[in-house]
Amino acid sequence: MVAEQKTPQGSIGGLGLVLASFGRGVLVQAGATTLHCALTGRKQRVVCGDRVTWGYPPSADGASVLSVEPRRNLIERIDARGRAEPVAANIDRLAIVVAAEPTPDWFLVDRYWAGALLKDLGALLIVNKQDLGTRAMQPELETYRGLGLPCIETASQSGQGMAELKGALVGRVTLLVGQSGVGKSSLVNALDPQAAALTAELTRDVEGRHTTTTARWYSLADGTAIIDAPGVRDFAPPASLVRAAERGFAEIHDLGTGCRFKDCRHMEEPGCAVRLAAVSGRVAARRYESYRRLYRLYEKLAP
Ligand SMILES: Nc1nc2c(ncn2[C@@H]2O[C@H](COP(=O)(O)OP(=O)(O)OP(=O)(O)O)[C@@H](O)[C@H]2O)c(=O)[nH]1
Ligand SMILES: [Mg+2]
Ligand SMILES: [Zn+2]
Repeated sequence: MVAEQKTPQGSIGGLGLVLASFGRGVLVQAGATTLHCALTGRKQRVVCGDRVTWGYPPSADGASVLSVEPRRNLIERIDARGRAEPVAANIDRLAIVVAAEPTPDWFLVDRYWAGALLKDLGALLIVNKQDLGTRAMQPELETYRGLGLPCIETASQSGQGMAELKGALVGRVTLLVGQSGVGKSSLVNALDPQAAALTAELTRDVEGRHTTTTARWYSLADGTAIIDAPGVRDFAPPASLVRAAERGFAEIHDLGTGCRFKDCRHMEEPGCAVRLAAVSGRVAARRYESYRRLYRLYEKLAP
């Protein structure tokens, strides 16, 4: 990467990596230094993980983002009003973090996983806070293992499982997602002692507020990177994709070939093989319920 070069205006600038975005400005890694850059133009949208060209345009007071390189992918979530909100760009994998505390929201896990599948991203489940026990989670974990979702058990405080996690992350860009308080930032700090990511015990956290407020990129050795993101409860993959709900649930997609109607949505249709499988236990009832909830959400957002 060219860290510094002359721009046509004769000022210094170059290529950089966006470590974090704060709405009106971004933190850019340019070679060995990091700098704050302003955005140019009201429509410019820059997110964590973007590759950008920065410089000093005559129209601005300081360093600014001049252009954004084409993205490999863009991870968005939809907010309560159905608007897409960008989280991060150019990632390889989603790591969904759960823990005994706060009580896991498995519907949320399904949505994250569906979101990864829709974007052709790999996914893995990190089961953190092993010191608090995981007995109550075992049935769900069995379901996920059975469906081929890799599960890694960690305790960021004691270091348990961190070597295995490190190995699983090598050479790729992984976005950490999951409910607020499961320990995403704590995992980042355990992986990279220099990260100094803010965690709940370091902030006088008002209950319900997220400790991490914006996605942040951390580079580890050998091209490995992790992005710490704020915990969100209402995450859903964007609704614009056709039959998004179904494509996000591989086992439901597979069973769908046995439905009476080719365009079966697996909701109330007669002869639905998926519904039958959920009743007989071939498909986990909770996964099917997850599918139905996501489907209804899409119907509400994009009728
Ligand atoms: N018992 C136990 N607690 C942990 C462990 N890892 C993190 N915690 C605690 O869990 C709380 C939340 O940790 P954070 O890392 O701030 O959680 P987060 O997922 O980043 O939360 P948000 O930024 O709000 O999304 C803190 O009080 C941590 O000390 C662990 O392995 N075991
Ligand atoms: Mg955090
Ligand atoms: Zn069906």
